[in-house]
Amino acid sequence: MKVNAWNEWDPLRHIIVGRADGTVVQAAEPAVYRDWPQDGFPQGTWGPLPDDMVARANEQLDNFAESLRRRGVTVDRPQPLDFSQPVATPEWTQDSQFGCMPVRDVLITVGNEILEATMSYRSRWFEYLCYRPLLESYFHADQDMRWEAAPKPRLTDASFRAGFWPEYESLPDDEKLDRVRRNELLLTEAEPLFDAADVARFGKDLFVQLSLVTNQSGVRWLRQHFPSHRVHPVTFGNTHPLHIDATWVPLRPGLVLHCSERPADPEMLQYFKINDWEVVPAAPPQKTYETLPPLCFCSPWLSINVLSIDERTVCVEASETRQMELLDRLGFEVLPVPFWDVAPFGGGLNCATVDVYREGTCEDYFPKRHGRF
Ligand code: DAV
Repeated sequence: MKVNAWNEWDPLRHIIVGRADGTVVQAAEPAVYRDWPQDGFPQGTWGPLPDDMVARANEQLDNFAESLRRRGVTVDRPQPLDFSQPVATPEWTQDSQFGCMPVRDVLITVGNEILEATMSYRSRWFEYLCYRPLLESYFHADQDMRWEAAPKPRLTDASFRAGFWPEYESLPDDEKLDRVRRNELLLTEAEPLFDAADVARFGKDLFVQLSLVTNQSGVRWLRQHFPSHRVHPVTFGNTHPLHIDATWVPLRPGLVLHCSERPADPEMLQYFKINDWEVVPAAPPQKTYETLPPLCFCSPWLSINVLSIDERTVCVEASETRQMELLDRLGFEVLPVPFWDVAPFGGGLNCATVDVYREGTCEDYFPKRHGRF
Protein backbone atom coordinates (compact mmCIF):
# COMPACT_ATOMS: atom_id res chain seq x y z
CA MET A 1 0.00 0.00 0.00
CA LYS A 2 0.98 3.64 -0.55
CA VAL A 3 -0.09 6.99 0.83
CA ASN A 4 -0.70 9.59 -1.89
CA ALA A 5 -3.36 12.25 -2.49
CA TRP A 6 -2.95 15.79 -3.79
CA ASN A 7 -6.49 16.95 -4.42
CA GLU A 8 -10.15 16.05 -3.87
CA TRP A 9 -10.90 14.48 -7.28
CA ASP A 10 -8.11 12.17 -8.55
CA PRO A 11 -9.01 8.44 -8.92
CA LEU A 12 -9.67 7.04 -5.45
CA ARG A 13 -8.06 3.72 -4.43
CA HIS A 14 -7.90 3.72 -0.61
CA ILE A 15 -9.98 5.51 2.01
CA ILE A 16 -10.88 5.58 5.70
CA VAL A 17 -14.61 5.62 6.55
CA GLY A 18 -15.60 6.61 10.12
CA ARG A 19 -17.80 4.80 12.63
CA ALA A 20 -20.72 6.02 14.75
CA ASP A 21 -20.07 3.75 17.76
CA GLY A 22 -20.17 5.42 21.14
CA THR A 23 -20.55 9.01 19.88
CA VAL A 24 -21.34 11.42 22.70
CA VAL A 25 -23.15 14.76 22.88
CA GLN A 26 -20.20 16.50 24.47
CA ALA A 27 -20.10 17.84 27.98
CA ALA A 28 -19.86 21.63 28.04
CA GLU A 29 -16.41 23.09 27.38
CA PRO A 30 -15.22 26.55 26.34
CA ALA A 31 -15.54 25.67 22.63
CA VAL A 32 -18.86 23.85 22.69
CA TYR A 33 -22.31 25.11 23.54
CA ARG A 34 -25.20 22.68 23.12
CA ASP A 35 -28.83 23.23 24.11
CA TRP A 36 -31.23 20.63 22.69
CA PRO A 37 -34.02 20.35 25.28
CA GLN A 38 -36.53 18.88 22.80
CA ASP A 39 -34.11 16.03 21.97
CA GLY A 40 -33.15 15.14 25.53
CA PHE A 41 -30.00 17.24 25.88
CA PRO A 42 -30.82 20.60 27.51
CA GLN A 43 -27.87 22.89 28.17
CA GLY A 44 -25.43 21.42 30.68
CA THR A 45 -26.34 17.79 30.01
CA TRP A 46 -24.31 15.35 27.98
CA GLY A 47 -24.20 11.65 27.16
CA PRO A 48 -24.16 9.02 24.42
CA LEU A 49 -26.39 9.40 21.39
CA PRO A 50 -29.32 6.94 21.51
CA ASP A 51 -28.55 3.33 20.48
CA ASP A 52 -31.13 3.29 17.69
CA MET A 53 -29.54 6.39 16.11
CA VAL A 54 -26.09 4.77 16.37
CA ALA A 55 -27.39 1.58 14.72
CA ARG A 56 -29.00 3.49 11.84
CA ALA A 57 -25.89 5.60 11.27
CA ASN A 58 -23.61 2.56 11.33
CA GLU A 59 -25.83 0.79 8.82
CA GLN A 60 -25.46 3.73 6.41
CA LEU A 61 -21.71 3.97 7.04
CA ASP A 62 -21.28 0.21 6.47
CA ASN A 63 -23.32 0.35 3.26
CA PHE A 64 -21.26 3.31 2.03
CA ALA A 65 -18.02 1.43 2.82
CA GLU A 66 -19.34 -1.64 1.00
CA SER A 67 -20.34 0.35 -2.08
CA LEU A 68 -16.82 1.85 -2.23
CA ARG A 69 -15.31 -1.65 -1.93
CA ARG A 70 -17.51 -2.84 -4.80
CA ARG A 71 -15.89 -0.12 -6.93
CA GLY A 72 -12.45 -1.46 -6.08
CA VAL A 73 -11.58 1.02 -3.31
CA THR A 74 -9.77 -0.34 -0.23
CA VAL A 75 -11.71 0.80 2.86
CA ASP A 76 -10.30 0.99 6.41
CA ARG A 77 -12.24 1.79 9.56
CA PRO A 78 -11.09 3.50 12.80
CA GLN A 79 -11.05 1.97 16.27
CA PRO A 80 -13.60 3.71 18.53
CA LEU A 81 -12.62 4.53 22.13
CA ASP A 82 -14.92 4.66 25.12
CA PHE A 83 -15.88 8.27 24.40
CA SER A 84 -17.92 8.60 27.59
CA GLN A 85 -14.68 8.54 29.59
CA PRO A 86 -13.46 11.87 30.95
CA VAL A 87 -10.12 13.12 29.64
CA ALA A 88 -7.48 15.37 31.14
CA THR A 89 -4.15 16.99 30.49
CA PRO A 90 -2.14 18.45 33.38
CA GLU A 91 -3.93 21.76 32.67
CA TRP A 92 -7.64 20.81 32.48
CA THR A 93 -10.19 18.00 32.69
CA GLN A 94 -13.13 17.41 30.40
CA ASP A 95 -16.09 15.19 31.31
CA SER A 96 -16.53 13.50 27.93
CA GLN A 97 -15.04 12.92 24.50
CA PHE A 98 -16.92 12.92 21.18
CA GLY A 99 -16.62 10.09 18.60
CA CYS A 100 -14.83 8.95 15.44
CA MET A 101 -17.29 9.43 12.62
CA PRO A 102 -15.88 12.58 10.92
CA VAL A 103 -12.40 11.35 9.96
CA ARG A 104 -11.95 14.42 7.72
CA ASP A 105 -11.76 16.71 10.77
CA VAL A 106 -8.73 14.97 12.23
CA LEU A 107 -6.50 13.81 9.36
CA ILE A 108 -5.37 15.26 6.05
CA THR A 109 -3.37 13.53 3.31
CA VAL A 110 -1.09 15.81 1.29
CA GLY A 111 1.09 13.87 -1.13
CA ASN A 112 2.79 11.04 0.77
CA GLU A 113 2.07 12.69 4.11
CA ILE A 114 -0.77 12.15 6.56
CA LEU A 115 -0.97 15.01 9.04
CA GLU A 116 -2.88 14.88 12.33
CA ALA A 117 -4.61 18.24 12.94
CA THR A 118 -4.35 20.02 16.28
CA MET A 119 -8.15 20.02 16.75
CA SER A 120 -9.59 22.74 18.99
CA TYR A 121 -12.11 21.04 21.29
CA ARG A 122 -11.00 19.45 24.54
CA SER A 123 -13.50 16.64 23.86
CA ARG A 124 -11.63 15.85 20.65
CA TRP A 125 -8.09 16.11 22.01
CA PHE A 126 -7.51 12.35 21.99
CA GLU A 127 -9.52 11.52 18.85
CA TYR A 128 -6.31 10.81 16.91
CA LEU A 129 -5.94 7.63 18.97
CA CYS A 130 -8.86 6.09 17.02
CA TYR A 131 -6.72 6.35 13.86
CA ARG A 132 -3.36 5.35 15.33
CA PRO A 133 -3.75 1.60 14.56
CA LEU A 134 -4.27 2.52 10.89
CA LEU A 135 -1.49 5.14 10.82
CA GLU A 136 0.94 2.70 12.41
CA SER A 137 0.10 0.07 9.78
CA TYR A 138 0.48 2.58 6.91
CA PHE A 139 3.80 3.75 8.31
CA HIS A 140 5.14 0.20 8.36
CA ALA A 141 3.66 -0.80 4.99
CA ASP A 142 4.86 2.27 3.04
CA GLN A 143 8.50 3.20 3.58
CA ASP A 144 7.87 6.55 1.85
CA MET A 145 4.93 7.62 4.01
CA ARG A 146 5.51 10.77 6.05
CA TRP A 147 3.60 10.66 9.31
CA GLU A 148 3.25 14.05 10.95
CA ALA A 149 1.29 15.60 13.79
CA ALA A 150 0.78 19.32 14.32
CA PRO A 151 1.82 20.63 17.77
CA LYS A 152 -0.54 19.22 20.38
CA PRO A 153 -2.49 22.25 21.63
CA ARG A 154 -2.77 23.20 25.27
CA LEU A 155 -6.41 24.34 24.97
CA THR A 156 -6.26 26.26 28.22
CA ASP A 157 -8.77 29.08 28.74
CA ALA A 158 -6.25 31.36 26.99
CA SER A 159 -7.07 29.65 23.67
CA PHE A 160 -10.73 30.74 23.79
CA ARG A 161 -12.42 34.15 23.94
CA ALA A 162 -14.15 34.22 27.33
CA GLY A 163 -17.95 34.31 27.09
CA PHE A 164 -17.85 34.00 23.30
CA TRP A 165 -21.04 32.04 22.59
CA PRO A 166 -23.71 34.10 24.39
CA GLU A 167 -22.13 37.34 23.21
CA TYR A 168 -21.80 36.18 19.59
CA GLU A 169 -25.27 34.66 19.37
CA SER A 170 -26.78 37.98 20.52
CA LEU A 171 -25.31 39.84 17.52
CA PRO A 172 -27.28 40.56 14.33
CA ASP A 173 -26.10 38.57 11.29
CA ASP A 174 -24.24 41.48 9.65
CA GLU A 175 -22.13 41.96 12.77
CA LYS A 176 -21.51 38.22 12.94
CA LEU A 177 -20.32 38.29 9.33
CA ASP A 178 -17.97 41.21 10.11
CA ARG A 179 -16.48 39.12 12.88
CA VAL A 180 -16.17 36.12 10.53
CA ARG A 181 -14.36 38.21 7.91
CA ARG A 182 -11.95 39.50 10.59
CA ASN A 183 -11.74 36.02 12.16
CA GLU A 184 -12.57 37.42 15.59
CA LEU A 185 -14.46 34.33 16.65
CA LEU A 186 -14.15 31.69 19.33
CA LEU A 187 -10.41 31.10 19.14
CA THR A 188 -7.65 33.44 20.25
CA GLU A 189 -4.22 33.38 18.63
CA ALA A 190 -2.52 31.94 21.72
CA GLU A 191 -1.45 28.83 19.78
CA PRO A 192 -1.94 27.34 16.29
CA LEU A 193 -5.29 25.59 15.97
CA PHE A 194 -6.96 23.95 13.00
CA ASP A 195 -9.26 21.14 12.02
CA ALA A 196 -8.15 19.24 8.92
CA ALA A 197 -11.64 19.67 7.40
CA ASP A 198 -11.05 23.41 7.00
CA VAL A 199 -8.50 22.62 4.27
CA ALA A 200 -9.49 22.08 0.61
CA ARG A 201 -6.77 20.56 -1.57
CA PHE A 202 -6.35 21.81 -5.14
CA GLY A 203 -2.87 20.40 -5.93
CA LYS A 204 -0.31 23.13 -5.25
CA ASP A 205 -2.98 25.39 -3.73
CA LEU A 206 -4.42 24.67 -0.29
CA PHE A 207 -7.38 26.83 0.74
CA VAL A 208 -7.81 26.99 4.51
CA GLN A 209 -11.00 28.39 6.00
CA LEU A 210 -10.60 30.61 9.06
CA SER A 211 -13.45 29.35 11.20
CA LEU A 212 -14.76 28.56 14.65
CA VAL A 213 -12.11 25.81 14.85
CA THR A 214 -9.23 27.22 12.75
CA ASN A 215 -7.27 30.36 13.66
CA GLN A 216 -4.71 32.48 11.82
CA SER A 217 -1.83 30.90 13.71
CA GLY A 218 -3.09 27.53 12.49
CA VAL A 219 -2.91 28.76 8.89
CA ARG A 220 0.59 30.14 9.50
CA TRP A 221 1.67 26.77 10.88
CA LEU A 222 0.25 25.01 7.80
CA ARG A 223 2.02 27.45 5.48
CA GLN A 224 5.37 26.82 7.17
CA HIS A 225 4.71 23.08 7.21
CA PHE A 226 3.91 22.89 3.48
CA PRO A 227 6.54 25.24 1.98
CA SER A 228 6.05 23.95 -1.59
CA HIS A 229 2.35 24.79 -1.51
CA ARG A 230 0.49 28.06 -1.71
CA VAL A 231 -1.56 28.12 1.50
CA HIS A 232 -4.42 30.65 1.36
CA PRO A 233 -6.51 31.69 4.39
CA VAL A 234 -10.10 32.25 3.21
CA THR A 235 -13.44 33.24 4.71
CA PHE A 236 -16.99 33.05 3.42
CA GLY A 237 -20.23 34.82 4.30
CA ASN A 238 -21.21 32.12 6.80
CA THR A 239 -22.15 33.13 10.35
CA HIS A 240 -21.08 29.71 11.72
CA PRO A 241 -18.04 28.64 9.69
CA LEU A 242 -17.06 25.09 10.59
CA HIS A 243 -15.15 23.12 7.94
CA ILE A 244 -14.87 24.15 4.30
CA ASP A 245 -16.42 21.03 2.77
CA ALA A 246 -20.05 22.14 2.77
CA THR A 247 -19.11 25.53 1.30
CA TRP A 248 -16.38 25.28 -1.36
CA VAL A 249 -16.19 21.86 -2.98
CA PRO A 250 -13.80 21.15 -5.87
CA LEU A 251 -15.15 18.53 -8.30
CA ARG A 252 -12.59 18.42 -11.10
CA PRO A 253 -9.89 20.72 -12.51
CA GLY A 254 -11.70 23.91 -13.50
CA LEU A 255 -14.93 23.26 -11.58
CA VAL A 256 -15.83 24.09 -7.99
CA LEU A 257 -19.26 23.78 -6.36
CA HIS A 258 -20.15 26.70 -4.08
CA CYS A 259 -22.77 27.12 -1.38
CA SER A 260 -24.38 30.30 -2.74
CA GLU A 261 -25.71 31.30 0.70
CA ARG A 262 -22.09 31.72 1.83
CA PRO A 263 -20.44 34.16 -0.61
CA ALA A 264 -16.71 33.96 -1.27
CA ASP A 265 -14.76 37.20 -1.21
CA PRO A 266 -14.33 39.00 -4.56
CA GLU A 267 -10.55 38.55 -4.62
CA MET A 268 -10.89 34.78 -4.22
CA LEU A 269 -13.53 34.62 -6.95
CA GLN A 270 -11.28 36.62 -9.27
CA TYR A 271 -8.35 34.27 -8.54
CA PHE A 272 -10.49 31.35 -9.67
CA LYS A 273 -11.81 33.24 -12.68
CA ILE A 274 -8.46 34.34 -14.11
CA ASN A 275 -7.22 30.77 -13.74
CA ASP A 276 -10.19 29.48 -15.78
CA TRP A 277 -12.13 27.90 -12.94
CA GLU A 278 -15.89 27.87 -13.11
CA VAL A 279 -17.64 28.45 -9.76
CA VAL A 280 -21.05 26.76 -9.90
CA PRO A 281 -23.69 27.69 -7.30
CA ALA A 282 -24.98 24.55 -5.58
CA ALA A 283 -28.62 23.54 -5.86
CA PRO A 284 -30.80 24.37 -2.84
CA PRO A 285 -30.70 21.53 -0.27
CA GLN A 286 -33.79 19.33 0.13
CA LYS A 287 -33.64 19.70 3.92
CA THR A 288 -34.27 22.79 6.01
CA TYR A 289 -33.10 23.50 9.56
CA GLU A 290 -36.56 22.32 10.67
CA THR A 291 -36.28 18.93 8.94
CA LEU A 292 -32.68 18.12 9.92
CA PRO A 293 -32.31 14.96 12.02
CA PRO A 294 -32.33 15.48 15.82
CA LEU A 295 -29.01 16.36 17.55
CA CYS A 296 -27.56 17.58 14.24
CA PHE A 297 -25.02 20.40 14.60
CA CYS A 298 -24.40 20.68 10.85
CA SER A 299 -26.48 22.60 8.32
CA PRO A 300 -28.74 21.43 5.43
CA TRP A 301 -25.71 22.20 3.22
CA LEU A 302 -24.36 18.75 3.97
CA SER A 303 -26.17 18.27 0.64
CA ILE A 304 -22.92 19.35 -1.09
CA ASN A 305 -20.61 17.44 1.24
CA VAL A 306 -19.90 14.99 -1.57
CA LEU A 307 -17.11 12.46 -2.09
CA SER A 308 -15.44 12.20 -5.49
CA ILE A 309 -14.42 8.75 -6.75
CA ASP A 310 -12.70 10.42 -9.70
CA GLU A 311 -13.24 13.56 -11.75
CA ARG A 312 -16.28 12.07 -13.47
CA THR A 313 -17.90 10.17 -10.56
CA VAL A 314 -19.28 11.59 -7.34
CA CYS A 315 -21.11 10.15 -4.30
CA VAL A 316 -24.05 12.33 -3.22
CA GLU A 317 -26.59 11.89 -0.42
CA ALA A 318 -29.42 9.87 -1.95
CA SER A 319 -32.34 12.19 -1.09
CA GLU A 320 -30.60 15.34 -2.38
CA THR A 321 -32.31 15.13 -5.76
CA ARG A 322 -31.78 18.75 -6.84
CA GLN A 323 -28.06 18.46 -6.19
CA MET A 324 -27.89 15.11 -8.03
CA GLU A 325 -29.68 16.65 -11.02
CA LEU A 326 -27.24 19.56 -11.11
CA LEU A 327 -24.24 17.22 -11.04
CA ASP A 328 -25.83 15.09 -13.74
CA ARG A 329 -26.21 18.19 -15.93
CA LEU A 330 -22.54 19.01 -15.29
CA GLY A 331 -21.61 15.63 -16.77
CA PHE A 332 -20.97 13.53 -13.66
CA GLU A 333 -21.96 9.97 -12.96
CA VAL A 334 -23.80 10.37 -9.64
CA LEU A 335 -23.78 7.57 -7.06
CA PRO A 336 -26.64 8.10 -4.59
CA VAL A 337 -25.70 7.12 -1.01
CA PRO A 338 -28.30 7.30 1.82
CA PHE A 339 -26.51 9.22 4.58
CA TRP A 340 -28.72 11.65 6.53
CA ASP A 341 -28.86 9.29 9.54
CA VAL A 342 -25.10 9.83 9.87
CA ALA A 343 -25.36 13.64 10.07
CA PRO A 344 -25.85 13.89 13.88
CA PHE A 345 -22.53 12.04 14.27
CA GLY A 346 -20.66 14.90 12.63
CA GLY A 347 -21.32 15.35 8.94
CA GLY A 348 -21.82 13.98 5.45
CA LEU A 349 -20.00 11.82 2.93
CA ASN A 350 -16.89 13.99 2.76
CA CYS A 351 -16.69 14.54 6.54
CA ALA A 352 -16.96 10.79 7.13
CA THR A 353 -13.89 9.95 5.05
CA VAL A 354 -10.21 10.61 4.47
CA ASP A 355 -8.61 9.54 1.24
CA VAL A 356 -5.36 7.66 1.79
CA TYR A 357 -4.56 7.05 -1.88
CA ARG A 358 -5.65 8.84 -5.01
CA GLU A 359 -3.68 8.31 -8.20
CA GLY A 360 -1.94 11.43 -9.48
CA THR A 361 0.73 14.00 -8.82
CA CYS A 362 0.96 17.57 -7.52
CA GLU A 363 -0.23 19.90 -10.28
CA ASP A 364 -0.45 23.67 -10.42
CA TYR A 365 -4.04 24.56 -11.33
CA PHE A 366 -3.55 28.29 -10.66
CA PRO A 367 -0.67 29.59 -12.80
CA LYS A 368 -1.80 33.25 -12.48
CA ARG A 369 -1.46 35.35 -9.30
CA HIS A 370 -4.10 37.80 -8.12
CA GLY A 371 -4.10 40.15 -5.11
CA ARG A 372 -3.22 38.29 -1.93
CA PHE A 373 -3.51 34.96 -3.79
O1 DAV B 1 -21.46 23.78 6.88
O2 DAV B 1 -22.98 22.65 7.81
C1 DAV B 1 -20.49 20.88 7.55
C2 DAV B 1 -19.20 20.18 7.90
C3 DAV B 1 -19.12 19.61 9.24
N1 DAV B 1 -17.96 18.76 9.37
C4 DAV B 1 -21.83 22.91 7.64
C5 DAV B 1 -20.77 22.10 8.34
